[in-house]
Amino acid sequence: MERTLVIVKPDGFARGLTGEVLRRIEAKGYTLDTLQIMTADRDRLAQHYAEHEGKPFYQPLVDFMASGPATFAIVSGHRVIEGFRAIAGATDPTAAAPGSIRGDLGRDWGLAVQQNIVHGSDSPESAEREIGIWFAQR
Ligand code: DAT
Ligand code: MG
Repeated sequence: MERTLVIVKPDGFARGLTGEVLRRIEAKGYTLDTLQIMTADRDRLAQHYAEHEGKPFYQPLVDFMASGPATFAIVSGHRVIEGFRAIAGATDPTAAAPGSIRGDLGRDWGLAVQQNIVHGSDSPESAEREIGIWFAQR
């Protein structure tokens, strides 16, 4: 079964939106395999966001992701990677379609980093790589 890594980022966690995100995942028919609340460490964030190293938003992104607790989930289901990214909506929450997590619940707060509530892996290779970073035994 296909798997993806979902993160309810520190903004979503702090706003009490973890349950709402998980509700949408379950309502769509995907399975929650593993859940963990933790504050991400910078070593693993550097691995997770390696593709963005050197971009102007990289350091603010890592700082934001390390700023407080987040919920990490392994979610499974047929075509879950594509399906969760559709539920999540476009990266920029101001432009994300209403009906999506980011479109319904996110906005641009005028901060350096787009606080867009959720992360979802973008390919099977990314998903397995990211799951390996955050869930060493799985
Ligand atoms: P996504 O999370 O939709 O897969 P991404 O992988 O391109 O987007 O970027 C990872 C995160 O980095 C994204 O969720 C928010 C932040 N980000 C991306 N592009 C940005 C930009 N132009 N300015 C500020 N933050 C950005
Ligand atoms: Mg991405």
